[in-house]
Amino acid sequence: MNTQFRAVFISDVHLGTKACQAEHLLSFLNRITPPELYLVGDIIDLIEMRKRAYFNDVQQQVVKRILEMAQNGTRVVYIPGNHDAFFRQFCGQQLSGVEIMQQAIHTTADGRRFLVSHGDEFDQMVKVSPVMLAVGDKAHHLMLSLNRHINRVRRWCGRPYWSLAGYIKSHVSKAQEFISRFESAAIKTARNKKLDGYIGGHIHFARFQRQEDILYCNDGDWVEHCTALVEHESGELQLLHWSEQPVLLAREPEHSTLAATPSLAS
Ligand SMILES: [Mn+2]
Repeated sequence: MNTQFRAVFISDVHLGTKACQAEHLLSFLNRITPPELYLVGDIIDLIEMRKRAYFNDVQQQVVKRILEMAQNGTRVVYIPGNHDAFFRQFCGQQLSGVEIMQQAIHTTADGRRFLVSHGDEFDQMVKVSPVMLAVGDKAHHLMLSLNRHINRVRRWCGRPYWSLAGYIKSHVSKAQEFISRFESAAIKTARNKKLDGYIGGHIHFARFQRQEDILYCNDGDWVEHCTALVEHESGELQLLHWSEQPVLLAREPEHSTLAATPSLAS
């Protein structure tokens, strides 16, 4: 796989928890040296760490590798999410060569402008009931631990990584409804700002979605799906799944036709 990327976006790593797939992430980060790396929130799970911290050697190596990339010329932009909101007080500052920002605008090689944010700001617009969130949180923990066991067994059997959460999310209609409301909120925000698209995370569901003029991109997560959004030299965006066998998950929709069509923007 060609790993010469112009920009890389990862989020929802949840360092500090058992669920974090740090080994896969470290193997990915060791393979790339992009000019720009965006850490799109929930990188460290400070909320979970307050209850129970788990920070193993591989997770420490992930942090070390990111700081090393920042030192070696990669522009590292860190946009804190709701699980690492503590770092929002440092927005506008640099820590160890890492730029901390509330949100960013990323311009692709083909001149498109994307709003980059974690995405928890849309929770209000998506209007999920607090009861559903609380139940969801418990169910989510259960699912993460099930997911770990399933993948341990799969590893023994020599099978590649598989996401239980991804399977459930794409098959349960309540989850689908939530995802599509979230996507619409993000798309509306990008449109209001007269941008070409939105890049975010938060809902742990990697996907491209085009609504008319706006391209929505979700870079997924590194607890269930091990996914990254990457921009190639041409400006084309792709979603990758990175585990024992890295695969291209999705190409952005209609990129080739867009590139060939003169811009209609006024
Ligand atoms: Mn989040």
